[in-house]
Parts: sequence; structure tokens; C-alpha cells
Amino acid sequence: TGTLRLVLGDQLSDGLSALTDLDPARDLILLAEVRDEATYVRHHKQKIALAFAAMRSFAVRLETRGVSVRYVRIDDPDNRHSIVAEVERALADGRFERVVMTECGEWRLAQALSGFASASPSLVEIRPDDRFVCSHDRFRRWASGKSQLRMEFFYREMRRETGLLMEGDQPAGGKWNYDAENRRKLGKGVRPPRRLRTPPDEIARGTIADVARLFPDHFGTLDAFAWPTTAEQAEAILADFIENLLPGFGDWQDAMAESEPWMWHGLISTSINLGLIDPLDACRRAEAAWKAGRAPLNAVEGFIRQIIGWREFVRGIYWLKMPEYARRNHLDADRGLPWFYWSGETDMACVADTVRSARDHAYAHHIQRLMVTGNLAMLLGVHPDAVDDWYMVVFADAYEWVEMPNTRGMATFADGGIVGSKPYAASGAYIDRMSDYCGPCRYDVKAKSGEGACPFNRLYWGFLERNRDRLRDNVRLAMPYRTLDGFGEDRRKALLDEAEACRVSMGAVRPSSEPAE
Ligand code: FAD
Ligand code: DLZ
Ligand code: SF4
Repeated sequence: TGTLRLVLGDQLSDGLSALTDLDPARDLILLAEVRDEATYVRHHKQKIALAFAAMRSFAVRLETRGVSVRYVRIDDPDNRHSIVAEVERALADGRFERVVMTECGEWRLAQALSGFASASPSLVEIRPDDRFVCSHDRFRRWASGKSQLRMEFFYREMRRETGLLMEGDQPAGGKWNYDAENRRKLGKGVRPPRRLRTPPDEIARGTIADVARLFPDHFGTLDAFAWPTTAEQAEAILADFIENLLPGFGDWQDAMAESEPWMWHGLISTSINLGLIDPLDACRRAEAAWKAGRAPLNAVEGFIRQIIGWREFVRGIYWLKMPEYARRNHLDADRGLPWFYWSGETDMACVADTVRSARDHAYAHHIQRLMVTGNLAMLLGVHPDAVDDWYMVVFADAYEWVEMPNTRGMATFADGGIVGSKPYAASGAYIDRMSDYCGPCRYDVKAKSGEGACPFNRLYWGFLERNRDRLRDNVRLAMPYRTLDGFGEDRRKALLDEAEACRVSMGAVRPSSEPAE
């Protein structure tokens, strides 16, 4: 008898470990669109359309290679709407005694699948996901015995192991990290080049119509859908990035500009996470551009660090720390998420632009996620579950293994310092330096308090004061706490009151309390 091979919606890679010993004559591949996956959070419409369209295209690709595919569509009347139930249904006629799959990226579904595997009368084999550079074992070995896990040191090992940007055993150019050269402000009139996007092909158009019909209440719009849904389309986006955007990626990695949702970023996370682009291949291509003199070292190093450094590091942390990680709330944050995170109805120019980008494109670039929506949620003291939910919903590239350590760890310090060494808390001055948002904004980025002052300023000192006991021993916060101490008690009390007034006026109240008028 043949083997049933399960392929999940983010496992759309030709070289997937579950497919390596495929026998096209006898095996069957199962792909299933199910409500459980589409609604365990109320994902952005574009995220569902992207996953389904990419799955449908991958099924066609396999069939063209002569492989049999059992494809369960979301509107199939017999659909049982969970992955496990669909595997069971596929096994019901007894044709297959063996099931093979690649380990799943998210804890939730991984638990369900391993539960199924141990209870099933069939032989179920769950293989490692070798699309990542660092295996779980490798990460555990690296982490073991360390009192602190820091991305930078992990990253150096990944550089050594992949040989990327290495000259013998030394980093190319003499430094491991060129981050200090990646914080250029956007000069007046400087704008990112026009870039390639992917108009939906026929399969994607059909999927978009299905999603509009079946998930009308989910967040976001579908009109501007332009995500690659096949490996070929993703390859074209990667090639355009490397040729036209990568040279500026380093300099303006942290810059933001009104109505410029992409800047010099790669727009490849959706494709990497689905399996349409191989991350190591993307890094090698960037390295080749540097070697050919077509992109500077600070850009190429920065790009490679995001992929073999941050991306692999956060995945390692997630699997090392789950499920406890999902309960972390180091700052005891207890407020609800203000409604404008969904509606975009706020006079804060930086937030409105980021939410607009999320709504229309299911995208915001890194610094918007970190320093605008993430920083604000942390300063407001929004409960990490609510913050996680928002990030999981609004972005097309969101998968819990990468979203959660970025949100709970890097952006809001809810993990208490596992991912980052200090909270990235910042006042409005940071956003003003890195963007053109503040000039036209209704709020005054120079004012520290009062209704017309930039809310980041109103919140910043109160945040530090509120969390004094939890943060004051952090050496990297010694400076601001010294400043705070110098303020004296009355002023500190006033800063707390100011921040509280701002939280209430923005609707960041305890879920049990009355909403602000
Ligand atoms: P680029 O800026 O061009 O970067 C290139 C690639 O590097 C990305 O495609 C991505 O694969 C990788 N990368 C960059 N930064 C990170 C990072 N911090 N962690 C992991 N990989 C990284 N990324 C996701 O893929 N899914 C998420 O759900 C997600 N949630 C995030 C939440 C917060 C609060 C923050 C601060 C970051 C989050 N990121 C997430 C990381 C990063 O913001 C996105 O990967 C990036 O914006 C995707 O756009 P891009 O492809 O244009 O990235
Ligand atoms: C994201 C997603 C969505 C929206 N729908 C499906 C689906 O119907 N079927 C499926 O197999 N996968 C889907 N995915 C991707 C999964 O959520 C993903 O495989 C897990 O969360 C593990 O990372
Ligand atoms: Fe954002 Fe404050 Fe600048 Fe307005 S003034 S754009 S709220 S940082």
C-alpha cells in the first residue's frame, strides 16, 4: 500500500521532508483548506486568500508532475474543517497504512497532530522541517547552559556554519554586524524605487472571491492583494529586491515615510514562511550581489542577519520555551487594545499609516511593527494576549512561531528579557528622527504633556515609573532611571498621572471597566 502525505498550508516547498521519498505511483498527497486553520484567529482576508491560493497552486504543480493529490476545498460539503479530522477522513477507506508529514510550525496544531499520531492505528511519521538552517536539536545544544540567549552570538554561529559572509573564520569586512550603519534618516525627497508586485493570477482571483464570500467579517481588504502565490512569482519578487532594493536596504532599514508601505524591504516573509522561497537561497543570492559589487556590505549583512539570525533565533526560542512562553506577562500588562488598532481612526499619523498599511496590504515593515504599534502597546500596558491576537490577525506573514517571540519578546518585553536585553520603549523623538510622520501630525512631538502632546511622550516616563520594580535593575535602563530619580517624587507622581490620563483617553482601559467616553 502507498503512503498518505500531509502537506500543510505553510509547507509548500518542492523539497519538503515529507515528500523526499515520494512514490508518485502509489502515494497520495493531502492538502486541506479547513475552517479551524482559517479562524483560530480571525486572520486578515489576504492571509487566508494567500494560503489557499498558494495551496491550490501547489496542488496543480504536484499534479503536473504526475502526483496524486487529494485536495479538500473550504466549500466542500464533506469538509470536516480540522486538519486532524481531514487526515482521518482520508484514511477511512483503509487504503493507506502509513502517514508521513513534516513537523508543524505552530505549537497548537503540532500538539493536535502528535496526539493524532500517538492514537492512530496507522504508522505516523513526523519528520523535521529542514527548511530551517538550525534544527531544534542544534538550537537546544546552543542554548544549553547559557544564562542569557542573545541573538548576536547565535547569529555568529549560523554565519560560521553556513559560511555566509565569511573570510576563513573571520567575518567579511572584519565586523560581524553593521547595524550601526543601518539607521540612516530618509533625506528630503528621497523615496524608494518603484517595485515589482504580483497581480493575482487566475487561481488567486478565484480564491480571493471565495474568501470575500466566506470570510466577510474578517479584518482587512482584498482589493490590493498582490502576494506571490507560486514559487515562480516569489522568485521574481526576490530577484527584483536583490537587484533594485537591496542596495538601499541597509541604509534605510529603520526609516519610515507616510504612504510608503514597503520602503526598501524585501516583501518576502510571506513567501519564505509558506515555503515558496528557500531562506538560505535568498541569503546566498544577496551574498553574491555583494561579491559582484552590486550591493554594499552593510545592506547584505543586515539582510542575512534578519534571516539566519533573527528568523532562526525566534523560532528556536519559541520551541524552546513553549507552551510557557505564551503565558508570559512580565510587566503585568492588563489593558485592552484600543479600538483604533482595528479601525485606524486616530489622529496619530504614525499609527494611522501603519494600520492603513495593515488593512490594505496585510503588511507593515519591521520598524512600524516594532516602534509604532509594538512600542505603543507596551507603553499603554496592553495585555500580551490582545497584542498577540492583533499581530496574528493583521499580517499576511503571521505564524505564531515567528510572531510571538517578536511581539511578546522584542516589541513589548512581556517575556521579561528572553529575546531582547531591554524594552524598546521610546518617546516620540525616535519616530520623529526616523520618519516624516510628525510634521503634519495633529500632536506635537516636542510637547511632553497635555492633550496636544505626542502620546508617546505622555506615556514614556509614566511607563518607566509604573514598571520601576520590574525594570530598574536592567543595566541598559540605568540612564533613564537615573533621570527619573532626579525628578523627585511630585514630578514622578505627575508623570504617572499624565500617562494614566493618556491611556484612558486612548481607550486602553481594563477590559472590565467602562469604556472611555
Ligand atoms: P525585510 O525587512 O525585507 O527582511 C527580510 C526577511 O528577514 C523577512 O522576510 C523575514 O523573513 C526576516 N526577518 C526580518 N526581521 C525578522 C524578525 N524580527 N524575526 C523573524 N524574521 C525576520 N515576521 C514574520 O515573518 N511573521 C510575523 O508574524 C512577524 N511578526 C512580527 C511582530 C513584531 C512585533 C515585530 C517587531 C516583527 C515581526 N516580524 C514578523 C518580523 C519582521 O517585521 C517581518 O519579517 C518583516 O517585516 C517582513 O517583511 P519583509 O519581508 O519586507 O522583511
Ligand atoms: C494559515 C493557514 C490557513 C489560513 N489555512 C490553512 C488551511 O486551511 N489548511 C492548512 O493546511 N494550512 C492553513 N494555513 C497554514 C497553517 O495554519 C499552518 O500550517 C500552521 O499554523 C502551522 O504553522
Ligand atoms: Fe506619531 Fe507622536 Fe509623531 Fe504624531 S507626533 S506622528 S503620534 S510620534
